This record gives sequence, structure tokens and C-alpha cells, in this order.
Amino acid sequence: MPQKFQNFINGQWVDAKSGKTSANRNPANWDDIVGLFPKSGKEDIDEAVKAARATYEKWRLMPAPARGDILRKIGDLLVKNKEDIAHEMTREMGKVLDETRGDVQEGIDTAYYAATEGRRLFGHTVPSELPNKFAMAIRVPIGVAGIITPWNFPMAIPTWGIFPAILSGNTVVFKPASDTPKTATTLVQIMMEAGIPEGVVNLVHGAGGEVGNAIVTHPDVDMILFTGSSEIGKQISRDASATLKRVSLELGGKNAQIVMDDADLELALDGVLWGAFGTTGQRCTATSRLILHENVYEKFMEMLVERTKRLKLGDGLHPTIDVGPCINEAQRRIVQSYVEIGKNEGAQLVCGGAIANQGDLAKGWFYEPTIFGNVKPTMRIAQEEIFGPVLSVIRTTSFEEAIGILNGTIYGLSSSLYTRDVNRAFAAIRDIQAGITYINVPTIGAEAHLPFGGVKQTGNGHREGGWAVYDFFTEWKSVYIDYSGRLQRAQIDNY
Ligand code: UN1
Repeated sequence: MPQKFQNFINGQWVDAKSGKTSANRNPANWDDIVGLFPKSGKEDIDEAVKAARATYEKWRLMPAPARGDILRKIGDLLVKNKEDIAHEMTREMGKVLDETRGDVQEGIDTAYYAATEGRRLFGHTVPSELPNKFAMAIRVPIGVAGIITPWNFPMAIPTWGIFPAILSGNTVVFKPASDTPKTATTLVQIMMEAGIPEGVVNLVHGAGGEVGNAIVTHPDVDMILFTGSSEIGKQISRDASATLKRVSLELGGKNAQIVMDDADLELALDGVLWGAFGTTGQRCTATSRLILHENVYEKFMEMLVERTKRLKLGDGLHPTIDVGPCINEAQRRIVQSYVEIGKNEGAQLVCGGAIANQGDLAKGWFYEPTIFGNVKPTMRIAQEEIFGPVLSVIRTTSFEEAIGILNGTIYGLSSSLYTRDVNRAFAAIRDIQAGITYINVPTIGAEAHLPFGGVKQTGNGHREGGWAVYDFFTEWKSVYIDYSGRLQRAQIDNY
């Protein structure tokens, strides 16, 4: 019998009130059931929000450096358990071990960053315009945060939200993706072991439609941090507006790597292979377009196809594997449908383009790493996020045209330029419309202490990560202290 897991509300492990569960399966072998997880609903969210609200009144009073001390312990425990968590995560969501280790490491980095932020949380002191008067602006916590996270980074992304939220003095209702409930459970167990008080972090498993929606519409939830698809992000934005919640959205991308004719082609090749097929292309920052200068087009395509065909698909727990499965059947179907769309649009399929189900791959959601050549910038496979191992290659004649093509989508998350020309590098940094620009680095691989997020329809202007996320999780309070002993009227008595 597979192990049964529970929600975590107010310091107790509890079943969903419905009593229902659903099976979470290994995407590399669907016979392997990772566990049974609660199918929760609005009534479970009501309990979780009640606990988070009540606990907030105590938690916000704990000094931030003391909250930071607990975050340091969380980091230490993640270090201690890194290898086990990485194995469990690969089994749960399929990406290869090196990558799941990196995912845990990103959580560790985020924990230690948050720990030190407990001794900063800087505000501003400014002079008052009146004599014998003091003025400052301080950061204060906001209340209850709903954190709704995706399955592609089951450790890193929850930590990006939860750690700064609680360090800032907020409490949390956490709904992880229904494809990765096990990693989320482990994260919560570690937080409890490190000494996070009961009720500060509440975990509720279940489907986005029920559980996610109940969080977003709950009048006692003050803010929502969501990472996922643009479609759901827009829905959340609409639903949250009824109670004027603060919402941070980290959504889709159609990230491109430009390779100019003066680039180090071997370096650019390593970059695009990693950016396009790492995590099976299932990153919001994945390279899904390659914009290739015509002078190197044929040569680079030959190198690229040769290396892509050598990528080994399989269970990410085996050290020889390069690329794991798609997360589930529905995702693989989307990938397959985009390949059909690309063919119908007249793009040239140069490798892959089929489900991979031979031998060991028979019971997993595998799809061959796929490349389309001669893609036109307006084709759907060059415009829409696919979230799978599909790369669209677009030919360009100039640097200026390449930047125009790169900017020519509704998204603006990550971007990359390979060139040896420093002038072009700086022009690209200025002109590319994206939240992240890499020079001679692929579109994936952001570091945890820098702001992470995008422009245009990738988000709504907030950033996850680094110092910037603390702006989302705190409110500014301006404070004036008059020690003159008399009424002093600003703008009036001094002019
Ligand atoms: C994502 O793309 O979904 O920048 C998150 C990276 C990782 C996080 C990616 N540190 O590739």
C-alpha cells in the first residue's frame, strides 16, 4: 500500500475534511506511486487561514533576527538532507539528480539569505522639514500570505516565497503543485524541525481549481504569491481584485538565445543545449527560441542536431541520463500538439518530434528532444510557451533584427546573447525587454540573491528573490516623532 500523507494545519497533520486522496506518481514510471495526498477544499483552507491569522499576532512580534535564526536552522537542515531530498524530488517530478540537487541548493541559498535579512530589513531615516522632529519609514509585516507554487522547482520556488514571507513577520498558507506534494511535505517537516512555531506555515494539498481558488478569494488572506501559467495568473489577478489583495505573479516566458556570427560557437552550443533541454524544457526560463545569425546558421545547426541526438532520455536517478520525462500525460500531450502545429505551420522538423516509449521509457511521459529549423518569428511555435523539450530556431541577418525578434512576443522573462563584441553586449543589455539578460550564459541559471521576474505579460511588476522580494512581503509605514513640545504644522508653519 502506498504511504498516505496529510495536510499540516496549526501544527497538526490532518486529513482533508473530504477524506479523499489522490495518488502522486513518478513521471518516469507511472506504476511507481510516490504517495497518496489529500484532496482538500475550501473548508480546509478556512481552517488554515484561521490558524495563520491567529498566529500572525504572535509571530509578527518576534524580533526579525530571531526569526532569522530559525531560517538559518532550516538552511542547515536542508544541507544535511540535500541528497535524500534530491532523490525524492527526482522520483516525484523527473528531472535528473544534478538538477534536483541544484533545486535544493537554491532553497539553502534562499534560507541563508533570509536569515541574514533578519538583521537588515532596512528602512529609511530622513530629515524632517520642521525643527525638533524626527522622520523615518519602517517596514512592517502585512499578515497572511497565500503561496501557490509550480512543480518544476518543487523546493526552490516554495522557498523563494515562504522564507521571505515569514522572515518579514507574515504567516503562510502554502499550496504546492499537485504534481509535487511530497517535496512540499518534506520542506514543511524541516521547517517544523527547525523550530517554526505551530500555525506560522500551513500546508494544504489539492487542486488549483479548488484549493488555490479558495486561497485567492479568501477575505482574510492579504497577499498572493503565484508562480505558474499566464492563463491562471490572469485568473488570479481577476479573482484577487475583489478583496484588493496584493498579488505577485511570475508567469510564462518565450525566452530566446541569440547567437551572433562572432560568438564562441562551442560555448553557445553548450548553452543552448542546457537552456533548451535542461529540466526537459520545463522551466519558465527555458530557451525555447534560438535566434541564429545566417553566417553561422548551417554550421551551428549541424553541431546542434548532432549533440541533441546524443542526449540520453530516461529515469533521472541514473547518472548517465541527460533528460527526464515530461511531468505528466497532459503536459506531454501539449508538447505533442505543438509539434503538430509547427509542422502544419511549415517549420522544418530537424530532430525529435515524437513520443519516446521504447524499452525502459515505456511507462514514463518521455518526449524526444525536438528542434524546428527555419521558424518564422510569427509562427505559434515561436510565440507561445510550450513548456517542453522543443526548440524553435529562427534565422537572422543582423544584430538589430535579432533584438527585434527577441522582443517580439508578449513575454519578457529571460534572454541571452552570445557574442564577443562588448559594444553589442551593452546595447543588448539596454534594448532587450526582459527581466533577466545573460551575456554568454544560457537563459536558465538565475542565482537566488538577485531579483527574479519578467516584464510584459510574464508578470505584474513584482520580483521574486534577492532584496526585491522583501518589498512585496512588507508594507511601508512612515513615522513622525515631534519632540518640540508644540504643534508644528508641516507645509504651513515653516513656510
Ligand atoms: C523557472 O524557470 O521556472 O534560473 C525557475 C533558473 C532557476 C530557477 C528557474 N534558478 O533557471
